[in-house]
Amino acid sequence: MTKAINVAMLGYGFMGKAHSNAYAKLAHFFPELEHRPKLKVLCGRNEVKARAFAETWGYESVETDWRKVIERDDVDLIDIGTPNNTHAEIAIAAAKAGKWVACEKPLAMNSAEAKAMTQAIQEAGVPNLVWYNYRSVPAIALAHQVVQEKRIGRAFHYRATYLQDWTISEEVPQGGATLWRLDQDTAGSGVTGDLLAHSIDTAMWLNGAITDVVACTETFVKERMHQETGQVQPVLIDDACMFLARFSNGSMGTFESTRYARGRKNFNTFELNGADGSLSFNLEDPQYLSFYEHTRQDTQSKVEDHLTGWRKIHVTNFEHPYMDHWWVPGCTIGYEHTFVNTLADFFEAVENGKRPRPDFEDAWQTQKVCDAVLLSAKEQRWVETGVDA
Ligand code: SOE
Repeated sequence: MTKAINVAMLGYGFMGKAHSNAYAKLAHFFPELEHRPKLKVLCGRNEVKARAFAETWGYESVETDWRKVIERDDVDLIDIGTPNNTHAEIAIAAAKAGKWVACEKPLAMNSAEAKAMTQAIQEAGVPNLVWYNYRSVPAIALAHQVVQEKRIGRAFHYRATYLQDWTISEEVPQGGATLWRLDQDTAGSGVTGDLLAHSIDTAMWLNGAITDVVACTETFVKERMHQETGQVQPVLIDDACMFLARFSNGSMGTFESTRYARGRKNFNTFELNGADGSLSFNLEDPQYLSFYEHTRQDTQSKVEDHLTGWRKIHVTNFEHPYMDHWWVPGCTIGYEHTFVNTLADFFEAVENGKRPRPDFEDAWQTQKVCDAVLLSAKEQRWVETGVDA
């Protein structure tokens, strides 16, 4: 028995496309799921663009006001793919209307908003998801499995980078379509909310709660033209952010993010070093997980021999996370498939009465770390995150 679930997609930008593709593909690759997403409504402020997007992706109807979408009885799930400063109001209204809610990351502009959103969602008791899609990269999910299997042992170090280079030119404006990520009023923060939020979500999923941070940030280009007003305005976001972290398991972390690393396009990496092994991943080489095991395979003794070394695992076998739903071993999947995997986890959890992850509660914890990082950079001191350990 299958169940149709009518989806309303709010937003037709980069994430509108990534999410729409996930709804469209889900049943083809995860046919065992009961829920069958139906592309019911596309909502966007610019009607011409919204109609064009709806036609491309096969949405049945178009709205230009999200409030009307929430009022519709023929909508089950609201997907928020709009800029960050709109997430809270929409998510809270959608939850109150009893809709399921899927929200793009970062969940909110700050932790206070994230808390209010999480409370509204929990009071309404509606299924909810935050699109931290990198958890669903098979190699990252395999890293999680390896940690759960306790093959890393006591964790000492976590090291993450998230580097890009698309804002180096001073000619890049801020604000407006596609460039709202540079506008503090719309984005909330710069690389901290946009990029480090991914790194923090992955880190806490793999290595547990981040309890304390000390950070520094920099804004390299101080003024940019605002696309909407045409005025040159101060840039208020963080262009780069580095922070040190302490985890509740006693390990230490370093996190670095920038949009000024020439040549780095989406260089999202992590390395975890434990007493019994290490893991290493780079999103620009996403099919691979590197694993170092300080154990002799034949005897399981904790002694290194002449064949001990890093293994670069091509994560495409049927026994690897998600891969039995895709192609035959050796054939890779890409960026867009991580969104399909995320959605599959969501419905699988709902159908089995489990808590879907990552959800609003998880994303609120990540938001607490982002807030602590920004506060620490401002006040130049260590700050407790308040993350629930
Ligand atoms: C920023 O350039 C960005 O598009 C983020 O907003 C996404 O979350 C990330 O996955 C890719 O980079």
